[in-house]
Amino acid sequence: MKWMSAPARPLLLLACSLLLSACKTQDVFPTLTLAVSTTNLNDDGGTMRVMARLNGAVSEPLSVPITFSGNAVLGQNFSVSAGEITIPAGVDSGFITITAIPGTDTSSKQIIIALGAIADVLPQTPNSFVVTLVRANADRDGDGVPDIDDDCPDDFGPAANNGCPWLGLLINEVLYDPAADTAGDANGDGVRDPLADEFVELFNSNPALDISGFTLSDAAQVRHTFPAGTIVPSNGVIVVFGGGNPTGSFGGAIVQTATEGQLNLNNAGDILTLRDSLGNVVAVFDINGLSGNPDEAYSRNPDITGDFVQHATIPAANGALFSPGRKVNGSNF
Ligand SMILES: [Ca+2]
Ligand SMILES: [Ca+2]
Ligand SMILES: [Ca+2]
Ligand SMILES: [Ca+2]
Repeated sequence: MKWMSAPARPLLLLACSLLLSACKTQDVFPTLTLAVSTTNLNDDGGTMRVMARLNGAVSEPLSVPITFSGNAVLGQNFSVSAGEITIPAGVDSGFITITAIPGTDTSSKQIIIALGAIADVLPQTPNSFVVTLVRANADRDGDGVPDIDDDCPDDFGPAANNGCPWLGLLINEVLYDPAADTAGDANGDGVRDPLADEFVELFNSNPALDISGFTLSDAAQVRHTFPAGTIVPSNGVIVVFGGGNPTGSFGGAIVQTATEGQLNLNNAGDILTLRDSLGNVVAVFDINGLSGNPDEAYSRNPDITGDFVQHATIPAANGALFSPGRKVNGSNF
C-alpha cells in the first residue's frame, strides 16, 4: 500500500469532504465511469442515455460536463436534455438524455460523446463513445431487416437470424493436445487423459438441425457417430469429447463422448472430418501444418467467423487453454 506524504494530506481531505461518503484515507479521488445505453441511435426520434457513475455517493451535487462532436449537429440532428450530468447529493450516478431529431438527413452521421474537463475525479476508460445515427427504415442490404435491427447490416440474411446469413454447421474449436496434468482436464472430470480430454466444438449456424447419423472421423476411421435424436438448436453448440465423464455446464452445449471410445487426433498431423448421414463432407479441420505440441486448443478468432489460432494467444481468452461449449472469452454463445 502506498501511503501519502504529509504535504498531500490537505488535498486529500479536501477531496474527500467535497465528494464521497465512501472516501477512504487511501483514496485520493473517486473514480468516474461514463456509459451510453446504445451506440446505434434510431434517427427517427430515438432516445438514449449518457450515464455517469462514481464509486460511491456524493455528499454534494456533482456536475459532470459532457462534450458533443462529430458530424452530427447538435440542435439539428439531435438534442440533449442538458450539457452536463448532475449527480445529486446522496447518490452515485446521474444521466442525460439524447434525442434524435426526425426529418433531417442523417446518412453516415455520428455523435462523439466525451467527458469534458472535470477536476477531483479519476475518469475511467473509455471516456468517449461514437454513436451512429441509424436511419429508421433503411435496409441497405435489402434483406427486409431494418438496419436498426440488423446484426449484419451489410450482409443479406434472414430475419430468423437477425439479418445475418446462416454459415452452416461449422467446427469452431478443436483440442488435439491436452496439456499435461490438471491443466489439460478439458472435460472437467478431474482426470487429465491425453485421449479422453480431446474435444471438437461445433457451432450450428442454421435453423435447428438434426445431425443424427452424422460422423466425425480422423484420418484413419470414423471415431464418433452422432446418436439418434441429436438435434442442435439454431445458433447452438455441441461438444464431443474423446471420452471420460464430462462434468460441468459447458455453456449449455450438448455434450457427447466419442462412440468409438476416442477421437485419437494425432498431434504430429491428422485430419478431422465431419460428414452428414449420407457421407457428404460438411467440415474439415486439418492438423497438418499446425503445432505438433500446442498443449492447448485451436479456436476460431473471432468465434464462428475467424481463422483458427491457438486459444491462449487470443487476448479475450485471458490465458485459458480451451473453452468447450463457450466462446473464447468464456461467455455462452
Ligand atoms: Ca438489413
Ligand atoms: Ca443483414
Ligand atoms: Ca479429463
Ligand atoms: Ca470454444
